[in-house]
Amino acid sequence: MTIREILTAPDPRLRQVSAPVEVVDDGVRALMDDMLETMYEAEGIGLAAIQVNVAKRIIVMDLAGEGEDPRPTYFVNPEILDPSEETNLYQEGCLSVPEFWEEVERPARCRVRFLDYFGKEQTLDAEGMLATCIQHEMDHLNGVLFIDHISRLKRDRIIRKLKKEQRLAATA
Ligand code: GNR
Ligand code: NI
Repeated sequence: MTIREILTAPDPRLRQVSAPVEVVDDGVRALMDDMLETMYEAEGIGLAAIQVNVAKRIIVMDLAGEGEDPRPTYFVNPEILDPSEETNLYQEGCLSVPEFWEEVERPARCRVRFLDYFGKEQTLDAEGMLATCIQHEMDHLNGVLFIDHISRLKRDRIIRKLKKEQRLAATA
């Protein structure tokens, strides 16, 4: 397994729309293993393939709390079904928008249909943190970031700070 580099906004590669996976084969499973390792190393709870520069509709997540046993979950070609009218506000962060946290409003519950690690079709009813996280990751597959859901003023300020950070890191 390999830890891969995570792209940071405003990298235009994060804006690509990811393509469906045709077959969940060993290559896809190796990518999912790398993604999980990369996510754990970065202390994230979810990761979309595009964040490691692979434009495929693949997500890994683990919402286990500290001290709990790991609960890795793999979603291939996920689809969101029946999003609830009721919404939730959650403070969101993103490994591709490091150090910034903002409240985002999304449907409180949804159903997710996807292929699992073995290519088997599964359906999951999501609420709470799981519903928020899966929708955040689904956005990545469509080239959308959580900062697209906040005010332009806040978004522009975050992008400006990220660019400055990257300039400083490049000349360090
Ligand atoms: O680690 C992450 N935490 C998080 C917190 C609130 C809402 C969404 C997330 S996902 C994020 C990891 C990430 O960037 N996934 O794309
Ligand atoms: Ni993210």
